[in-house]
Amino acid sequence: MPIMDSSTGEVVRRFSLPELKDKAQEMRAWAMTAICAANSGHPGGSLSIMDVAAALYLEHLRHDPRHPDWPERDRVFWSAGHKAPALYVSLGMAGYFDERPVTLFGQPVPGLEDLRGIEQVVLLRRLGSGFEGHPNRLRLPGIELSSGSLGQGLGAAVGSALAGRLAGKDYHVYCIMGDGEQQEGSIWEAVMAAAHHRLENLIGIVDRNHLQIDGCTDEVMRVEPLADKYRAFGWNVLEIDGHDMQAILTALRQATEHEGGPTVILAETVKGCGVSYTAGVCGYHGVAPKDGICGPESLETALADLGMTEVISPGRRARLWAALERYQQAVDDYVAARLPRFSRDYWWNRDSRMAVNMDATRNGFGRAIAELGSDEHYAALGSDITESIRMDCFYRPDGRTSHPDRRRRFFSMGIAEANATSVAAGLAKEGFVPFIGSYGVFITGRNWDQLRTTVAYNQLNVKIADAHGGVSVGPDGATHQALEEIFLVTALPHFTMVVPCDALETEKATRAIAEITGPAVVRYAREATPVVTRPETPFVLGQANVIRFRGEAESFAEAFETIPASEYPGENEDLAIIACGPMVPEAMRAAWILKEEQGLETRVVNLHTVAPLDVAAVASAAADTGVVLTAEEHQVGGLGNLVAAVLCEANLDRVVRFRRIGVPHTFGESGQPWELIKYFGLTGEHLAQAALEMVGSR
Ligand SMILES: Cc1ncc(C[n+]2csc(CCOP(=O)(O)OP(=O)(O)O)c2C)c(N)n1
Repeated sequence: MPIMDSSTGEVVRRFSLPELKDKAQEMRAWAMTAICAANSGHPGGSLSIMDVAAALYLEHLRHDPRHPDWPERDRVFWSAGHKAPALYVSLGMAGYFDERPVTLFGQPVPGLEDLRGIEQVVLLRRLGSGFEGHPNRLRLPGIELSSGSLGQGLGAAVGSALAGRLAGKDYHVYCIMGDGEQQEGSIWEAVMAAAHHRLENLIGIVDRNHLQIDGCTDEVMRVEPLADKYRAFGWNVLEIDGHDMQAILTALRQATEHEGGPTVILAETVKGCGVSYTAGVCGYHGVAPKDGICGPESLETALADLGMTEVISPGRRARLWAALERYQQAVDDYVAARLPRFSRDYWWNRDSRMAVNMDATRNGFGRAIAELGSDEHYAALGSDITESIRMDCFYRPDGRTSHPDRRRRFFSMGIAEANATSVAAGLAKEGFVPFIGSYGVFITGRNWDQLRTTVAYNQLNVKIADAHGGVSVGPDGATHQALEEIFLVTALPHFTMVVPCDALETEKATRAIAEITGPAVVRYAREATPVVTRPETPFVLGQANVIRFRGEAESFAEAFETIPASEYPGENEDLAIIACGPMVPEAMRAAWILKEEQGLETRVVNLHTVAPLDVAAVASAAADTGVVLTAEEHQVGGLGNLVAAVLCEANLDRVVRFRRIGVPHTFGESGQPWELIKYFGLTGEHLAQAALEMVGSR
């Protein structure tokens, strides 16, 4: 059933086979345009699924883009949320955005009235645009499920199919999955449930492009024989060429006609299909065209490869880029309006006084794990995100490694974080020291019960690389911005957890957690942040440092002195900011602002270890100053609640004014890393303003 008018039941638009093939190419062109405009996103898996997507949204599905919530519509669950560009161009091509104004967090943006329909996809990953890095069903019409954490969509599709049957509706539920995604155990729980409940209204579609992030699926974690596996679970299996439009349409029809149980369509595809430099190239999983607009690996090359240089002509592109600039200007103004102002600009590297080196904390982890790997006791487990989290410094799964001897101690676990955790526990039980790692959400949240029972309860020596913590992950958006790990990990007995303040401290912290016996986590981030410590800066697990502003110097870091909290006598400061992670440099900037603007003295406490907590450092900061602010790039309260508990129980003989700064109990957003830091109020300026409000009302 094609695109319909739900009020009359009439077909609105049909596409012939040649038209569909052409539209699929055009949709690829739009996806590449959007990814190039965003300078990030996932071309590989978006291009491979595009023929299936065109067949679904333009011809096969029963749906009405003017009434996205039509109860009788077919449902499509994009379990592989990173294929968002393919979803957005499908919706755009089907007409979902024809009447939709461009908005910034729901407010129309003036001057963009002409940006309608599929052209809106150039707003991919822009703050507040709705076109988030991974689909958000509350922000755009036509999205059934917000997704991005792999392996969850099929279960939701099972629920939707059960509900359809319960309500006596005849809609079908489709679920688009990756082949690497098949490694998640939760997929197979859903596969079992669908067969058990004989859900003939459920159709799984696997984009069988044979590649994932760390390499080809066969090497990362073999999923074959996939067809036999689905059959063995009781599914009807259709194997097709996922780029043969006729075959796709036929398979979709056969799947909807099948009776007695669910069907899976295994669509054999080429990752990055249609573009010369992305086709079959693993490195184009999640990056924009490397040469930008023009050059060998550029948007222009992609459009030429796809035969779409006339549809998305240079003139049209120029108009789109101008619209994009207007949108970004609106974002910049929106964000700037949220940043507190002082007598001068204190931003990083604005002038020599604020000069800092920037380095991502993940690089510090990489340097430490590279070194630790020389010891035969250490092992590393890959979760298909090895390079991005710098676990590849231990061993590169693609074999281009400077440590071939470590191959024996690197175990690729596939996209299966819960199992990786249990496997690590087993290795630890036998005397090895395994590191597991992924985006923080997946390696402290998805596997939390494994961490609790198999790791913590057994007191096993498993080390966790809690990567991509915080909103500074940027354009990937909320599903990939871990904001809850301090809650999750500090709830568990026996765990040590460190949230180091910069790349250098991350290096030290990683070595430190490796050296202790027992489960431990180091949380670090993706984006480059200021390096404010030196090799000689003290770092002892569980012992906070006090950082004091001493006056302008050659560089930002040199303007501060760091003293172990246990040795700090106190200097009668006006307030204390207790921070962890990259909020420590922001707290230092706040201390500078407060001194220069108001003559206030601030004790910055770098509480890098959140478990076990340096209770004495927290209590004395409160007792000495009477004004405590906590700062974390985390859901507010992760660190703040731990500090609050100390203050409540410390029997301080004075009233303490207390406030917590963090992400205000909401999910993250797509946007540029520093844009998000400002948007969520996590800057030195915001801390200084909060401090002034507190001190002022003392
Ligand atoms: C639970 C979870 N773990 C890890 C990731 C990070 N991640 C995003 S895409 C991807 C690889 C997906 O490979 P595949 O399913 O084969 O998709 P495709 O190759 O079609 O893009 C990974 C590991 C994630 N999004 N969710």
